[in-house]
Amino acid sequence: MIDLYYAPTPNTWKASIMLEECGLPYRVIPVDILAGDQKKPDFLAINPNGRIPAIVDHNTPEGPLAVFESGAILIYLAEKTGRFLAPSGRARFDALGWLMWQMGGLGPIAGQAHHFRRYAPAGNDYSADRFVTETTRLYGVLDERLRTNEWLAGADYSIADMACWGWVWYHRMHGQNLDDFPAVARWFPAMAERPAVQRGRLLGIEDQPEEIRVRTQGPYYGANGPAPGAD
Ligand SMILES: N[C@@H](CCC(=O)N[C@@H](CS)C(=O)NCC(=O)O)C(=O)O
Repeated sequence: MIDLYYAPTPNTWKASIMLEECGLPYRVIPVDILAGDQKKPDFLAINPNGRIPAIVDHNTPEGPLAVFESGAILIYLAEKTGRFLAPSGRARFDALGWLMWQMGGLGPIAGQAHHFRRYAPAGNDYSADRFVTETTRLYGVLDERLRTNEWLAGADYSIADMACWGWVWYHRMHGQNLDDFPAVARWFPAMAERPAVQRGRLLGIEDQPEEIRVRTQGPYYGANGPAPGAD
């Protein structure tokens, strides 16, 4: 059995989607990040960085194994199951390259764009513009890749797609319009329609406040989310 420390967010969806795609048995351990559960000693023993997601795999030869950082969790589950990451060669390193691009670029930068657009006090226009401009550039990089490749690692759906997708779900919060990125607009619903992606995204949603439920309901945020400016 695998324990998944979870609340519905773009980073934790990577793990819930992968667990669903692989059909692995898992148990959800809800983490209330607004209440600060992720900074408590029990959780810090699993992830010293105090953030979700994290997993604990109880079925390993070494005994219970904790894995933190969503990218490491995706690689761990891919290697455990032999799925969604090629064992060698170009497809493997394309997937790992795009996974690292998401972890080091799209996630942190789009997260800052969201923060400065939505939460920062007045007077932070420079920061908001800087992060939205860089997010736009990153969406352009994603679009260019998907213009000539069905999936990020090439012909096959992989953990790289799972890493990026939850972030693109919130494109309106990043100040982006998918009409400007036609290849992303093709890829995004193709993945949204996968049953495992829907199960992973909707995991635990019934326990969330209304604001989060609205943003997480389908078929996808671009269609049903609040209008730009209202988000
Ligand atoms: N690089 C980390 C980022 C994790 C992260 O930022 N998680 C957010 C939720 S999406 C969180 O735990 N926020 C609560 C906090 O910052 O205390 C990963 O990819 O796992």
